[in-house]
Amino acid sequence: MKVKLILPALTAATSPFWRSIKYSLFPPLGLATLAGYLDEDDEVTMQDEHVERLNLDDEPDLVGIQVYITSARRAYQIADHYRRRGVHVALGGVHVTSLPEEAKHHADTIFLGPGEDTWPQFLRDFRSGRPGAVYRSAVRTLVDQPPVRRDLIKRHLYLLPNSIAVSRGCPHRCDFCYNEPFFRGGRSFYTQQVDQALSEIERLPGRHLYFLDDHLFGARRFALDLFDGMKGMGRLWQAAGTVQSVLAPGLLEAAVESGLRSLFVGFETLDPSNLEDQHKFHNMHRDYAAAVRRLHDLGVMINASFVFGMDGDDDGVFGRTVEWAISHGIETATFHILTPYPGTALHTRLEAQGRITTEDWDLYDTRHAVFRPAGMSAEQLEAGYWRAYRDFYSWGSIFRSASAKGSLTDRLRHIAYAGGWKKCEPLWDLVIRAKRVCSFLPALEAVLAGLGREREQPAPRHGGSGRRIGAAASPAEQIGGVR
Ligand code: B12
Ligand code: SF4
Repeated sequence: MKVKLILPALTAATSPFWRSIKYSLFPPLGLATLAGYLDEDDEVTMQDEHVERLNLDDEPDLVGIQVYITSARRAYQIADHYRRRGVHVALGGVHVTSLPEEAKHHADTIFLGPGEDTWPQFLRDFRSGRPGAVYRSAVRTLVDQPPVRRDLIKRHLYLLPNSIAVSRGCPHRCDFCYNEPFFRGGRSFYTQQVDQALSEIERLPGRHLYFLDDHLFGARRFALDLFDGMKGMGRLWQAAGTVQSVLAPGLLEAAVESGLRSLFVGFETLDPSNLEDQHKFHNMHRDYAAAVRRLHDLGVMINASFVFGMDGDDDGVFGRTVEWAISHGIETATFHILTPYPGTALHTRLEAQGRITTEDWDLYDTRHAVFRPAGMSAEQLEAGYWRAYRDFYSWGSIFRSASAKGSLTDRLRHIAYAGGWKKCEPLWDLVIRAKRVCSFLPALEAVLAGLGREREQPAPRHGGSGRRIGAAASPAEQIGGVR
């Protein structure tokens, strides 16, 4: 059987004038995961429009497309094209799960929720000539997951080809997060077994890893066993976690010992009333400054996530947030405009209040105000968002923020990291066009490693010992985790 898997891109990612490094970071891990369920004699191709031009001239037996909100328009275009050719089209992913009624007009089969249970079932039905129209995930486990088809990933086109996800979902329920609607109807947070995760890591060449898990620290026992197994592998890795997990005793130290060097942290807002409104309870009454100190003291750089436009925000929020981040020596920040993804509690609330102003999904990219904010105008919100980026990433701010670091090496590392992301965009544009992105990974590794400070780190060890066999977290611990 001939199968084609496609990750369509939003318009901004395919601009002939400008290529942002953001879209050449991660390979399509979800599709490579689904490809693992195909038979050995199936002929499979995987195309990612963020990094390559799609070939739409073929006629496979089956096309599977992953749909995000901002790429929905393009995904439907591609789906319609293949259906006109008589090809069976399957659509899945976050946006299809949020809006199945919309997606089903462009598909022969749609998938709601994660695909590990429904996709193999569909493949059996498809092969026997009886494919269903809707598959809804209900059985949530990663235990018998076949290996991710990494051979389909064109590694040289990505800066971070060693992306990996060892869990799904999150133990928390923030109102603005896609997780609640996506995982509805089954468990919303579960992990691989530790051995499984370690084997996947050992299959990855080189030193660097990027965990795409929403909350790698969400199941404490699992996380500790994973970090223990990774000790001595010589890896350098990046991931995402909560303020609460950073402050939890022991967890961060174990992560750092196994190679954690930079963490994406969801601070979201400095205003406690905003946290309460969004039901982000696990951030409440936490000492953000202590979390930052703890990370920096252990040599971990921070990518701080902030969301603007919550009801407690006025026009002063941008300046206050940027100043806080700079004065605390935050290396990189990701700012978002609050975005009510369909299906989320936030969307339900704003819709009931009549505050949603557009359903043009292209604008749901966290850079546009798609609702009426309470404490300022939509124009102020968008202008403030761009100002925050400009102010945070000015050279003056980068130097000021770096000066919060104790040692010269840490200051240089800060400047190299922040400058590399945001001040070298023309260089990234050239490198992307030359299809040489991956050759910059050693530079990133050098910065993560502290510019020579960690020269004595052992070389990566593949298939070695030192892992704890059978150290899977119990289901209760997986769900309980750090709250
Ligand atoms: C990596 C990532 C990116 C990367 C690249 C995406 C990629 N290569 O896949 C980059 C940086 C480019 C990116 C960009 C953006 N992203 Co993004 N990203 C992610 C992230 C962190 C991980 C994705 C991942 O690999 N997950 C792990 C794999 C295993 O899971 P999966 O991809 O979901 O696939 C599973 C299921 O979805 C399902 N499935 C998926 N497709 C299909 C298809 C079929 C046929 C079937 C059967 C099943 C199926 O089966 C898979 C296995 O279970 C997610 C958050 C998350 N943890 O998922 C956000 C996330 C997907 N991004 C999001 C957003 C909003 C964006 C941006 C708009 C942000 C911005 N401001 O620019 C852009 C635009 C993206 C676009 N092209 O339109 C949202 C999507 C919300 C939505 N409703 O669509 C998410 C969910 C995060 C969030 N904020 O809530 N992103
Ligand atoms: S902690 Fe993060 S990933 Fe978890 S529900 Fe909240 S926003 Fe989503």
